[in-house]
Amino acid sequence: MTITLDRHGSVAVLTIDNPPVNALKTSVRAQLYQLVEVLDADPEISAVVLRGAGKLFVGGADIGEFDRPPETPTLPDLILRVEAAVKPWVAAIHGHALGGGLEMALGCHYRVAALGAVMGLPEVNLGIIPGAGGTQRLPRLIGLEAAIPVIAERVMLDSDRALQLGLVDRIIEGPLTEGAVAFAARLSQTRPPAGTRPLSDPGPAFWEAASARVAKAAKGQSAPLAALHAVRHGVDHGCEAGLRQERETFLALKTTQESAALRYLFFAERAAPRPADLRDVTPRPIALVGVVGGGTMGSGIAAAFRNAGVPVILSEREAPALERGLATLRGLFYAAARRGHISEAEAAARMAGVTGCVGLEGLSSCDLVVEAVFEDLNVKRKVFADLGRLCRADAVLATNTSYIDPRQIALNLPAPERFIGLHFFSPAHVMKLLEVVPHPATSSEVLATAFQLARQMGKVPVRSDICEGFIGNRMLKRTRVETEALVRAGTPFAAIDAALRRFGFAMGPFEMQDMAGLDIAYMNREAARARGESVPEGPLDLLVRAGRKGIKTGGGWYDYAQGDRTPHPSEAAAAIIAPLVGAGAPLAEDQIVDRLIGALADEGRAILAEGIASSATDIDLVQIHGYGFPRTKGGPMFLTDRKAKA
Ligand code: 3H9
Repeated sequence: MTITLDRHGSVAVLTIDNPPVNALKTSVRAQLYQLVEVLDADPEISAVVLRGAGKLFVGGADIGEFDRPPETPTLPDLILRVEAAVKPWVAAIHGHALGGGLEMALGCHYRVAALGAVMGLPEVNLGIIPGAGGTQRLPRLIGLEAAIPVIAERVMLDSDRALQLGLVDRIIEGPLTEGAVAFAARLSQTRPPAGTRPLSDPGPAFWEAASARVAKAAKGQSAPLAALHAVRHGVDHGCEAGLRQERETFLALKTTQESAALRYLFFAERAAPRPADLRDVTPRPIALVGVVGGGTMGSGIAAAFRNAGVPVILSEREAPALERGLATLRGLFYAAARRGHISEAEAAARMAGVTGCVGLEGLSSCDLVVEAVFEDLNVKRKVFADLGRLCRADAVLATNTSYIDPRQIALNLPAPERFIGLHFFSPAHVMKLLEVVPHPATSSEVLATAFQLARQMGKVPVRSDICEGFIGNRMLKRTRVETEALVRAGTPFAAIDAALRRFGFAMGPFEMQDMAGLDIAYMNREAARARGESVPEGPLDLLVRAGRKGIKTGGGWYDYAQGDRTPHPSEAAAAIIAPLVGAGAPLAEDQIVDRLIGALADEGRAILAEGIASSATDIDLVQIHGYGFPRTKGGPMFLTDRKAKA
């Protein structure tokens, strides 16, 4: 049984025990439904307390059931039944009450909460709207102004705010169950009327402002505006009609590709930090991290560790470079404080956890050292030769290289079982992707340590075997080849950018190149040519040779006004690349997208076949968290797989 019933005098305590998050799966709903009947008929019972076992009340409906048609009793039916119960029901909330969990609590006649409990309706993150009354009952309890951000803008309420708004009736400071039972025992035996207070329409200006705000926070997703629409429908037509409309919208959105993609990512992101083959491996404790190199990458990596509470030593070759690195780091923490993400005191505390050292000797006591120096094999080899000598034998040594073969870097490192690639993405304190690249000798303990650290830093770790560019940059290279081929064949580069932006990327590949600087790609192409690889002259080479290296030189593929990142069509660029632009018919927008996503998926399949990635899902996570692939599309592998099955 996933529900237990205990009697505390005349109060029945129902505990939902369905780990890990007490999701309201069919059998839980069925048992609860039956228990409402049983308790209503029990003359010994005066009130009911509903609680969750473990660390939370209820995390929501069971998302794993969403691929099937709804099974009875549905959650809306169960909540209506609780609402209509003869005895008063009290939800006792601790940890989280989310989605269907909060909706269940809203169906109860009273709510009490432990200090620090968090309540929210995060359904829109899954491409759906609350489907069990949340869009109707919450506004009727706490008002439209406070409810809309929770329903449509992902805002969570803590226990204090919930009390202030009237969402909970009391905060229980001591043990929750005892407090809830005492609260329930004092209730009059007749339940209060169901919470269906009428809402008055605040007028068109209110709705216009709310729509604008919700659309802005929606990040290209359709559910948030649908959620707002459901709220408004209930205001215009009453609660009952609102509940009907909400349910219809929920059921319709559940079957969209957008929701399927977002649910797929929900499970993929939770599974990624805990690979099955490492479940029984104990990671090494990491209490002090060294970062070698105080450039943009090194400082970002140092910030990522500090943000996760780990003390850091930053190492540079010379004092002025160290000062610059420390200043960059300080800048990152105080910028976070200025934006209101952390307090000034927290920024100071994060900086206080950073020490600097010139040379590598100061890193000898570190449990982990991450190298983030210039991408040059000899420089990196020397760093690891020195670290191998200076660091403890059990210290983990990691390289942040993006292209160099880690086997080459660790060639002369004694005990390479402690060596691993940790490929962060810039800015490293912001980007969620972490490619974890084991060396053939890396021990499973060191690998488990990398995944543990990723969890601690809130990263999405993906294991990549060794190949040029690992998973992400290898796929990026493939899109570069493909986009260049399209331009050569006559499709304007601006049309490619526009097509991918409309598909959902924040910017197109050519705008991205202008932002990153064309010279890096140019240098890579030149290096490949020097190695004897055949890299035909492309439009990018012509632009760089003409001095057009991107935004930093005032122009690349596009022109830019000083201090402004808005791309403008460039006659100069058009003239420079003209000799290499073909006269073929340009592709239409959907053809461009099909071609480029197809190429990504094709490269992904090759990466899988070679065993570089462990799963197609890992490839999608790389694209979503490292390369701006739109979440609503799930990733190139998900998308092409769905298309093939359609
Ligand atoms: C909904 O409620 C719809 C209703 O409006 C209408 C219905 C008619 N279902 O995150 P964690 C799994 S939609 C199934 O690492 P934490 C998760 O996959 C739902 N499984 O834990 C993972 O599995 P595994 C609205 C779920 O302690 C494990 O639980 N609710 C669900 O860091 C642990 O997850 C939400 O969107 C679920 N609802 O955080 C809330 N939730 O171990 C989504 C989690 O096999 N959940 N799992 O990898 C969360 O935000 C967090 O899980 C929570 C716990 C804060 C609850």
